[in-house]
Formats: sequence, structure tokens, C-alpha cells
Amino acid sequence: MFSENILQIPKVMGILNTTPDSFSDGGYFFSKDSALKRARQMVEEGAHIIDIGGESTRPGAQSISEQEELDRVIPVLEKLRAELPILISVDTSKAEVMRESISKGADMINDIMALRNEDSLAAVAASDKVHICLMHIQGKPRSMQQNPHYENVINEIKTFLLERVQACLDVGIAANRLFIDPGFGFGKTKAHNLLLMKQLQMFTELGYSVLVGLSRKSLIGQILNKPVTERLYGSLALAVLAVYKGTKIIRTHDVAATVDAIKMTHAVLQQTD
Ligand code: PT1
Repeated sequence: MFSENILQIPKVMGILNTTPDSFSDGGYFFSKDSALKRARQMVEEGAHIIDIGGESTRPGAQSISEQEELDRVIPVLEKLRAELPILISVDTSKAEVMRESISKGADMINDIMALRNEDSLAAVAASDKVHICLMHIQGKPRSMQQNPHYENVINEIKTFLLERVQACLDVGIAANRLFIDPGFGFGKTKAHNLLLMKQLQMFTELGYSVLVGLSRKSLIGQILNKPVTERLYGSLALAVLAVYKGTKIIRTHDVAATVDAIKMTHAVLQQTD
């Protein structure tokens, strides 16, 4: 579980996509074996948590059916749970996927919709131990980058996350089960994303653990003018900043590199005279 102790050093969450298109370098079709191979590799590289996702939430992505998502996620979760001594998160917004995942032993539900979809709040409230990540998004993945707009991006996201935290507390979910995430790239311009990073302490100082996902995102492409395959150094710079500002979990594709960057950052922050 995510004991107090385990959160002392910031943790790396490795991304495990079970979407067919994400295996474009290998075969076109997703296979359970390739997902398990990737998960084992991330554990060897030092991941503390594996985040299994069946539905892409990248800008422009289409949603998939509940059955499709269950078919992609649950078999991988079951295999991972049986095989690896690691925390398992499931990236989903669907109540039924949450319920199935919890019953198969998931340790965390990571929801980009922050439990606003029907029945999803009840689905996680039914467990007394699963951890929950509440993320901010403006709009829906398919159209969120069309015209992001805020009067005050920091205040609006902070208010939103605190409202979702309160909704969880109201149904009896303990505060220490909650993580909050400002949702980099989810209905935000380059300026919005940069300001969120510059002011990230506004979120880490709220009293809830913060999780962020920055890995290979278009924000990095916009600054460095590099394709998604060449965004590692940019991703590491942002991971270091996020940890410096008090983030507890970094969600990433590049586990080994991120583990080292975070260890170094944490060692500096820990040092006393
Ligand atoms: C995230 C996150 C996530 N990101 C959490 N879950 C994705 N808690 C999926 C781009 O701008 O940050 N936090 N689950 C991936 N989504 C995106 C969004 C990927 C934007 C790429 C971009 O390139």
C-alpha cells in the first residue's frame, strides 16, 4: 500500500498502454505478452507503480466501449497482480472498469475525469483502501485542445480539484487515499502548462499528495521543436522541477532515466546541515 513511509521518496509510475495503436513499432495488434514484458522491464528499471490504461486520452483520441476497455485492461491486471510485487494503478474513467479492477486487486484508480462519470464515485467508495488520483481536464480528450480558456488557470484548477476532493470526503473516502493532478496537456495551452509548472507548489501545498504526468507531452515538443521520440531530456527537466516543488508521483514512459533524475533531486532536497 501507499504507506506514509513509501511516499518519502517520490515514486515513479510507469505507463503501460494496452491500446493497439501504442505498439506501432512492434505489431499492429496489442498482445497481452508484450504488455507483460514491458511491465517486467519497467519493474527492473525501478518503477514503484504500473499504470495500466486501455483507452487513449491523448489530444484527439476517440473513446472506446466499456467491453473493449475491460477486455484490454483486466487480463493484464490479473497477470501482473499474480506475477509482480508492485503497486498497480488502472487509468480509467468508467465505473465498471473501476469495480472490476478493484475486485482484481488494483491498488489505485487513476481517473482523468476525477470521478465525475456516472457511478464512478460510488465504485471507488465501495472499497476502503484503493487509492485514487483525481485529475483536472477542461473538456474531453477528443476536443480539449481546440480552444482552452481560463480566467485564472491556477485558481480554477485548484478550485476544481478541491471540489472533487470534497466529493470524495463526503462519501467517506479517507483523505490519505487521495492524489490530485493538475492534468498537464488536458485542455491547456503552452502558456497554461508552463504557468502550472512554475506555480506547482500551489497544488503541493494543499495538503494532498500530487501526481503529475509530463512524459513526452506536446508541451515539450512546442518548446524544443522535437518529435515525441526525442522528448526524454525535456521530460526529465520537468520531472526534476515537479519533484523540487513537492510532487510525490511522476507518471512516465521512461522509468530508468526518471528514477535516477528523481533520486538525485530528492538527495539534494533531503540534505540538511
Ligand atoms: C496525466 C495523464 C494521465 N496523462 C494522470 N493520468 C495521460 N493522472 C494519461 C500531449 O499534450 O498527466 N495524469 N493519463 C496521457 N495524456 C496526454 C495528454 C498525453 C496530453 C499527451 C498529451 O501531448
